[in-house]
Amino acid sequence: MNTFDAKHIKNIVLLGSHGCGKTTLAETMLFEAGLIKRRGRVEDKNTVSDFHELEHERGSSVYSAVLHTEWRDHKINIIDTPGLDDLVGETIPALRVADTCVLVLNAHHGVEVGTDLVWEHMSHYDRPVMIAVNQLDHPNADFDATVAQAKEHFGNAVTVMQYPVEQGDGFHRIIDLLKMTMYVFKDGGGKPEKQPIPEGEKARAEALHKELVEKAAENDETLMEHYFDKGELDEDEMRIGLKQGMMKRTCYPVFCLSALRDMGSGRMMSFIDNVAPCATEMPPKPLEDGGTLPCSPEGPTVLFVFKTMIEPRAGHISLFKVMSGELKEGMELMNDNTGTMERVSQLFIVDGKERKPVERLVAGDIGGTIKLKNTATAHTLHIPGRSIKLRPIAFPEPRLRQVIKAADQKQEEKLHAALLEIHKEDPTIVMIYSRETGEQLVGAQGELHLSLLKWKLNHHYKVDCVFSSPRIPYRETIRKSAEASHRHKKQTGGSGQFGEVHLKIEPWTEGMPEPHGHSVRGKEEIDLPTGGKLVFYNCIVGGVIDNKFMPSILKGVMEKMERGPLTGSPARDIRVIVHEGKMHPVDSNDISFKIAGLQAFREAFTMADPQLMEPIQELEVRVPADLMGDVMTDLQGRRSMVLGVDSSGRYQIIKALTPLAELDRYSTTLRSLTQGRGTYTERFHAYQAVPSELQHKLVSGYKEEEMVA
Ligand SMILES: Nc1nc2c(ncn2[C@@H]2O[C@H](COP(=O)(O)OP(=O)(O)OP(=O)(O)O)[C@@H](O)[C@H]2O)c(=O)[nH]1
Ligand SMILES: [Mg+2]
Repeated sequence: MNTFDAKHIKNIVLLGSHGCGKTTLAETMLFEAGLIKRRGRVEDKNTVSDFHELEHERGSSVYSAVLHTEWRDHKINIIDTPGLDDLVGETIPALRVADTCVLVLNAHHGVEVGTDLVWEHMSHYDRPVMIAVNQLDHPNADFDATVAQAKEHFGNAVTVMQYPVEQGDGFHRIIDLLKMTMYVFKDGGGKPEKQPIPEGEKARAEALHKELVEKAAENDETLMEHYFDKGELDEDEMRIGLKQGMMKRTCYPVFCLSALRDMGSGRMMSFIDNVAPCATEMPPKPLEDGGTLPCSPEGPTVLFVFKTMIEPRAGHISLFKVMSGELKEGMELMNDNTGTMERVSQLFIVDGKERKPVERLVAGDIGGTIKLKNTATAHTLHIPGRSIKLRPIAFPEPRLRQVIKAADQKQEEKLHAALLEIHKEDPTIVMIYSRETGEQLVGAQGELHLSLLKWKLNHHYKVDCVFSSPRIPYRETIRKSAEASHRHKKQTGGSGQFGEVHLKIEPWTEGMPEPHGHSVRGKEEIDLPTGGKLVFYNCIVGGVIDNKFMPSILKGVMEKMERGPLTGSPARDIRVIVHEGKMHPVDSNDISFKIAGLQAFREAFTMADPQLMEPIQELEVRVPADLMGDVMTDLQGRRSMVLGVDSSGRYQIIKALTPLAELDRYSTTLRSLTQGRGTYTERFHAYQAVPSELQHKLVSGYKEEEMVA
């Protein structure tokens, strides 16, 4: 196994829409460098990157995969990512550790929804960007249109480095504007022949070359002076300028490819070698304590774990980047996130599912180890001594939440354990326990993500699950006051029970005056665990109910408020005035008065114009301007109140208030209304009265359920 020093290691991540050719490109880069003797194809289920059974089944990437190639005297670590947006949990960690992003565009689709979505994520990471226009052999390939769209979507930093002389089935020649030469590929692709630029292309090549030189010169004063002096820059000067432009994100060089025909990847790899920055040239990384960590081979050994894989035999495999220093097999490191020591028992680099042992890894390189006891994705490991912790990875919030249950109740525990394991591999699968409804929810990025979760549970953990919509955390309250009384009497042999409570209930509002016409003996103001207030008054005169039974009456009232009479949802914002009652010298006890209190409250509640309250969410829906109409109509169909619309670039932001009950699987609808471009955020706004016909439906539904139960 060759060893490389930090200056000769480049880390790239392949990004782009689903099906644009990232996995095929990775395969071609390994083949072109001779690291694999035969090129696999996604359709043949034999690529290095798509090695998982699930990927073979789907015919596309589901997981990110780390591979490496060796081109000339450089090592290029490649992280291939899945293009489907639901699998963003695989893409973001890769973005975090790569030094250069290679955005792959499909020449016959141009900039796609998936491209825009991944560009959003890329914009949070400030990494240098290269653009690879792939599939130029496709009959509908259109390089110029693709570049024009890229400029429209990503700005003028998009800089043409090469262009194809022809496209479609005949594609086999690329004009390179840095080297001002033409690469001619044979049918089978591979190493091209260099030829001078044909006469017919000279004018276009010169014009584009000039643009490229100016793009290179604009990043450096010395280069600018040279350019003004000579009217030209040599290749080395251009490389310096282009590198600076990439680091400043003012230049995204565009390359031409047919990954499937193995045309163009070699030239792109040379550019990565000569121009793309290595890890030690990147800005120091921010630490949790506000400090920074430069990537230096001389620094303390620090690893950042960006991926965890669970394999039946090997167990937990942790992939990491050496952020500083040097790592040797057998080293003992401190996990700064857990405060525990970990031993790097084995050290290897990976190529898809293959693990190749190495003795050491230097700063900037990517490798793996197994069986770390207590380490997860986004953890920092370092030589003991001082605390060094890199910032956690910002995974997106779930876009879809569903209740998850084991199809067979006996497997509930197994399901729970499996979900914990899956979360370690994919931190965007999150478990959310609703204390209120007692439901176990799972948060995911979309319908596809959920279906893949189900597949993993079935195939890897042998547990079947069912998803259902989460219950809405309704609340119950009253709109007017009511009186009721209840006598609880049980005197059928043995110790009897007797308690009679008369009470009045009223809607509670902040700052309302004390009850009049009653002499208050005691008052309790309770902040309810599910929100809102209960104010409980003891207005008993003449000792008709002994004070010692007041807590039991309150207990009965609170028990009924926990599971309100309308739909079993928590009641709130009510005041209860206990003002009359009866005791029995022998049979009165706590349970009697608890039941009497509970029943009297229930009866009064049903007569106090009870109101079901529903949670209203504040939404920010981000949609392409041209698709706003449909989204607006759909929102109005969900009982929304639109507060306003702001524009942000090519998007519109709709602000609305929408009942939570109308938002089940909303992200799915929104994505289908907007061809996958629409996203939204939501947060709790307030409780609001449920419309009467809906209340009626929910209450009768609950009554039916109660009858069945
Ligand atoms: N004609 C043509 N087809 C290509 C080229 N590159 C890839 N393909 C085909 O495009 C399809 C998708 O290729 P992949 O490499 O799986 O694309 P991907 O970007 O990895 O897709 P995801 O993993 O879903 O994100 C496959 O059928 C490839 O054979 C190319 O250069 N030309
Ligand atoms: Mg792929």
